[in-house]
Amino acid sequence: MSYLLIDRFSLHEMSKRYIFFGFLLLTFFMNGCGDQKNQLNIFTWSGYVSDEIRAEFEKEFGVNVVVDTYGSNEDLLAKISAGATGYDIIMPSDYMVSIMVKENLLAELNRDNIPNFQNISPLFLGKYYDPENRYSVPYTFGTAGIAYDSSKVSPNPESWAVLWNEKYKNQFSMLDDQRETLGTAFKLLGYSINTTDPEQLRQAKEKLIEQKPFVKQYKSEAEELLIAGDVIMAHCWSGDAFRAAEERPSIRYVIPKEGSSQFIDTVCIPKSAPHKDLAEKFINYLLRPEVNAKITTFTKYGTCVLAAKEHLPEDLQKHKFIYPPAKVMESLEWLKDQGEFTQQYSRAWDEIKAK
Ligand code: N2P
Repeated sequence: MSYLLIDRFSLHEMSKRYIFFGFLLLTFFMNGCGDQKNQLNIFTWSGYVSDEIRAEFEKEFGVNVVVDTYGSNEDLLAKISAGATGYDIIMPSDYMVSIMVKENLLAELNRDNIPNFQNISPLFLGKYYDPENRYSVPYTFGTAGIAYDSSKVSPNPESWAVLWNEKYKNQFSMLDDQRETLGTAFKLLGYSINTTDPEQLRQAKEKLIEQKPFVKQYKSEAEELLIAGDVIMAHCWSGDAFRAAEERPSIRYVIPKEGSSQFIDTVCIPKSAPHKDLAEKFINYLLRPEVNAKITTFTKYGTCVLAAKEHLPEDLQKHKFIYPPAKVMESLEWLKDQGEFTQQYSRAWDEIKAK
């Protein structure tokens, strides 16, 4: 009997010790793996936050920055709506801001913490997707078009039709992005990229199914394929085309004559963000003119910060990849949130991808 009592006593002592060591281990991991409190988690497009910007912010604010990337607004939405993700900063495009506001996924920004908001050019504020900019700060702007290697593609493409030309079978890529890629077929057929006509959508779907055997890859990071020489032509965003052209000077960028899409990508804080204060500090940092100029120099997309322009190399202040001529601008549409109809875009896209 007494033997049993002693045993029970030591068992109790032992479990206390386990709890103690367990606690020690936990504290060790929380510090060892970078104090989570001091970590800013960014979820963005590839090529949007340079190592330089990340490192400089880390140094100045004594924090850790982790960058994770996505290839389309729909991927971003799927991740964020699946629940708390730990992300503090996200960069949805215009129409996706409307969707995320509607779905209650974004935190309201506290402007007191973002005094550099005043540096933003009024041209990029008060847009349809967030009329008072309560949730979003514009980051970059650009277009979608075709990047091509002029030493291999001839004649110079002028129409989306080149992406249906068998001659380039297996030599080009399309964006892995449902709205953008359906948009190319809509434009080729003479429709709006925002059409909600089921018959027009059906035709666009058929067009993309017809194109599929020619497509080498659906990939949003098209600059990687162009630079590696894996493709000689790509449905691509302007800044990525620009970056590819820097590596391969024979690369050109064209916005097809049928018209295309333009976008503003924004910076937002998800409602579930664990470090909202730090996220606002980061947004304020991005809006410093010198920092913003460095960002533009890296991303090769347009800047929404007026005062950043004077810090930019001259060619970037008015480069034609960033600032298309007025006539081309007139042919561009903004992608819009089409509410319920979005499901039909997704269904068509899934069918194309499944073929
Ligand atoms: C950058 C992608 C630009 C995003 N790699 C287009 N909204």
